[in-house]
Amino acid sequence: MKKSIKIIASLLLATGIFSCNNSEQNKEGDRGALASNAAEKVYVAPGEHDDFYAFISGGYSGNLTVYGLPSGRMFKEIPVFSQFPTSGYGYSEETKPMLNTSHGFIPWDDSHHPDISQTNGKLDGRWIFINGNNTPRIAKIDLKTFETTEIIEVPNSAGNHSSSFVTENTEYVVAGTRFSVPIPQRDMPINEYKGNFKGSLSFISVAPETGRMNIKFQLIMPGFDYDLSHPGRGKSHGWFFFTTYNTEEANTLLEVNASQNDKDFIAAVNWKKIEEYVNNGGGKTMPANYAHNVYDDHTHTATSTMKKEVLVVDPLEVPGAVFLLPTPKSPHGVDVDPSGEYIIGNGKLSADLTVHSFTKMIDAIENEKFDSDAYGIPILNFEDVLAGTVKQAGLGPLHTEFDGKGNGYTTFFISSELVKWNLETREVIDRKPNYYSVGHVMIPGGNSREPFGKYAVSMNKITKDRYLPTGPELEHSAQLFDISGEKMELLLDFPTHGEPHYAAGIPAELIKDNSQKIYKLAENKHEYAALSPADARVERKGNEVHIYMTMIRSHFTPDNIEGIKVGDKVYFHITNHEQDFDVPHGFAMIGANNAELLIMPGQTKTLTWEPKKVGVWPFYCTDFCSALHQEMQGYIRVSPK
Ligand code: CUK
Ligand code: CUA
Repeated sequence: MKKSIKIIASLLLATGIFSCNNSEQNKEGDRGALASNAAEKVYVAPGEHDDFYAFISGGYSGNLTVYGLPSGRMFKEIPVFSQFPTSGYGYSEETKPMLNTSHGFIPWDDSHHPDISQTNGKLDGRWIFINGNNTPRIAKIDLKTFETTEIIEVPNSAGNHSSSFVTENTEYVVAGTRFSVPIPQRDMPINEYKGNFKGSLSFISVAPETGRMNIKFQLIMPGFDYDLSHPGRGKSHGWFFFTTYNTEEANTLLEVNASQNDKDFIAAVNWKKIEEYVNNGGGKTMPANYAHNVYDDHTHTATSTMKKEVLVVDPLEVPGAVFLLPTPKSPHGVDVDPSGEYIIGNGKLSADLTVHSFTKMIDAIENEKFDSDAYGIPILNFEDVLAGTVKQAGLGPLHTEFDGKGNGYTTFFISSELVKWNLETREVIDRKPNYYSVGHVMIPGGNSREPFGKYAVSMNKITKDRYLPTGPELEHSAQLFDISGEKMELLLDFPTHGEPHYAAGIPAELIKDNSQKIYKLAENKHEYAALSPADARVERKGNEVHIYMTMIRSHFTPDNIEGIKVGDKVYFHITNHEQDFDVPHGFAMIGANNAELLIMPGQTKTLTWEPKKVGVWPFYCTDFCSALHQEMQGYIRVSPK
């Protein structure tokens, strides 16, 4: 039985038959799901504000987008791991260090899972964290400025996917490797993977006041693949749960090799216990190079430091800290309900949803009910930790969120639906189709002790016919559901940017009044700021030329610059002297091979230019800032060497 479900599921996965392509059928499905007053429920009148912020990951765009709910309007794209010509992020001298890594300057990543900081298990709206999958990194965005202010690289990791989820007082943001790799990295045959490659689970502490990140310790684990993770909360606070697949430790994941085991594991980690061990001098430091990049919004400048070592812990050094819970068939998400009791394993190749009980897990541990192990890590018995299953809930469960009213909402990729079920009875209450093939679902606060169970957003992998066609490439599609009643009601479709994986939502009133409006010019501590027009000047140091420039409606000072030679390296350090909210100026220089700069009031930003040709070359403001915006321009004279 299990076997045949597996085969059907994998066939569907492989052939892509899962998405229903029949438009007529879709319209039928919509009619059943759509709320009769949907238009009214999503309408936010001109000038009015939305009730919720939704921070939706950008996937392979490397960024994070900000939407309003219920309107589905996009407010901002926050550059995180990718260069962003629109603002000059990753191009300006000040922000380039943010993208430094031990592999050099890496101006792209694949960003998956945002998570908002918490206090006592409730969203506190201070920061939002997001992982870079490809070159393992964790970024922190400050929700005062909505800017990326810190990025830390994660060594001994590859495919940083089980990240970046926070514990209930933001003690840690946790990052887990997807791929196991040789630790430390070395030249060795790939087919000697089994027993030799290792996984790592990193606990990155977050300083309570400054939010500064620091890798407190890394747990070096058996060579499985680690998929997703979730913190314990409430009664399970102090634990963290990670899903694994390829527990066979195959070095090629053709289906014959991996997915052989009927069950993979959820690794349960008692981080409090390991923290105590580490605080008492436990663990070993090992050499590891990784970048730690911090942006300061007074100097408006990022600095990058290369770290040299990391503290690693072998789980066998801390008995009672790590256990493996068998869970069926290649689990993807693992999700802990708001009470902290239920740990839901979403087995991708399973038709049932497995609900584990934290209380039963602790019971089994206390009674030492384990008779097998993997590399010395005790494996609990499936039945001993099982609360129950949601039977035949759908095909291909991926992720579960919670409404705080005793219900779980699980996405099913293959059967393309969102399913609401009761946590206690494990009965299905409602199911609604998703167009098409849903990945994650997000309920604001659905990842905390206090969800705001009004809306759910499904983020769908395939768009097909939902919007006007835009050629072969379509934006992804999100769908908004009203979940305040017994049955879910479809309210809205809206396009999203990049590939959203997870998202994090928060009531607008928790953060909107903290949103900073201006950088004060008087507080500008930038090394190259020109704080008054009298400070504007040109300084030559060898073949480097530093132009200290100011901008205010509607001119640059200086705006005629001579004495530049072919072969010079020109630095435009430009300070925006506006102190009105929402009056940025831009700067673009002909032939400058990078980007424009978008400089907010009170800020200083630097663009470099290496003129190659003799002549008189213009620059201009790129942001329409006043009636005389078009007049905001200047010339640079470039003479022969
Ligand atoms: S993964 Cu993408 S749909 Cu990165 Cu959360 Cu499941
Ligand atoms: Cu300044 Cu346009």
